[in-house]
Amino acid sequence: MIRDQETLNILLDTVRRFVRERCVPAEAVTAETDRIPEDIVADMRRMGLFGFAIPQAYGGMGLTLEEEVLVNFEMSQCSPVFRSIAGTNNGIGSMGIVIDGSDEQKLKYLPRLASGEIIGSFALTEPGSGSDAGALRTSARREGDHYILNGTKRYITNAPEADIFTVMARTDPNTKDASGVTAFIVERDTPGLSLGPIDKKMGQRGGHTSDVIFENVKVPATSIIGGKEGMGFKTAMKVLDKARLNIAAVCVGVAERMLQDALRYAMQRQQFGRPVAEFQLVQAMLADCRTEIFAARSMTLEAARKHDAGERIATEASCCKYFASEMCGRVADRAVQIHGGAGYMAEYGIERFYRDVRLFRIYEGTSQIQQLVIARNMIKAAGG
Ligand code: COS
Repeated sequence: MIRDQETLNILLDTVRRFVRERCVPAEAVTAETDRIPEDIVADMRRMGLFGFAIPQAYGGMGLTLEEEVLVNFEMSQCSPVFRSIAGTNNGIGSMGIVIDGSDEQKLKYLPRLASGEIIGSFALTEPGSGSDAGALRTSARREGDHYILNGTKRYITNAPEADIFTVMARTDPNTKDASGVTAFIVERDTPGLSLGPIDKKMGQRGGHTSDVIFENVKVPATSIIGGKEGMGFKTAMKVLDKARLNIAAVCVGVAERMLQDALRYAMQRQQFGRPVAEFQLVQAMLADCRTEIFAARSMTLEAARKHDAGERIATEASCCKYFASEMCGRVADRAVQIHGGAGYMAEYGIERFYRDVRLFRIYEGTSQIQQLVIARNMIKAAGG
């Protein structure tokens, strides 16, 4: 749903210019130094980009999901780490509180997340549980008005920068599945919480992940999201429904950028006396990219509109994340191919995108998990 097309156009234009003028020129230095320049992050704070998905009542822009997707199409036409630093605040680092949090929790954390004063992070994955998220083992033992958390979370995006974590932990030790899981808000400086070293990754340099370790971390019972034990897995899944649609939007944006670079290169690069763009085998690759991006863009917008109309979109979000991330991988591969030898060389940048986008088929649910969710929901809807 688009509430005010004119205002939205101004926002989209501003983001487009910011990406082109500030982020794209800083891509190489961000990858080399493994750090997004601080002045760019400061500009993002000033522009409200840390809180566009957070409700206006708490200082955010309160964008509808369709508007958010449109912003992500623009914000992602550069190295995906630029979106990622604010991405957890708009997505998995705040949405648990937005969707299921109490009024006190919303008032306490959302305004600071929206302004970018603090960074939020989402701690679900563990050394022994990734796709089987419900099997997590981090424990939260009740002691009076408090809970004591013990365990390790793994590959946690923005953990090194984070000030608060949404932590899924098992409050019912008699369960081994999703039913005994509760979501907590845990502040970074709580005694007993420590971080592992920053992970060395295939790509996405400038964005950081690490382990988050809990050793007898004592948190008040009021830090349970929504105040009720046993609801944490459902909160996590609701967060991921929305997050998966936004990852689909990010895949569309990055694919658009890779195709622009490939097209420009194909029109400049001369072989056999003419630009390689004039060869039909290259044209086929360009056309396949254009077609698949159009399909992913259309389905992502359609799912966002359904969500804004009040419908559940768990299946559609998985369809979009699955198709768009696989599409993005194919576009990256063709973009490298169109660049030929230059595609393999760091100075042209396309090999960096090729490595960066590999993550999209894995995080926030692998392609195989999306297939499983889609098929399970089909069977359930058919009465199975
Ligand atoms: N919204 C709301 N509730 C949901 C839901 C959703 N999208 N998906 C599941 N639930 C509910 C179910 O209805 C069920 O509740 P009831 O017991 O009351 O019926 C409960 O949550 C457990 O669901 P389910 O039985 O389907 O859980 P499983 O353990 O079988 O796991 C998968 C389901 C595999 C889909 C889940 O573990 C998953 O998404 N794994 C991937 C995790 C992931 O994306 N990790 C990436 C790291 S986060 S960046």
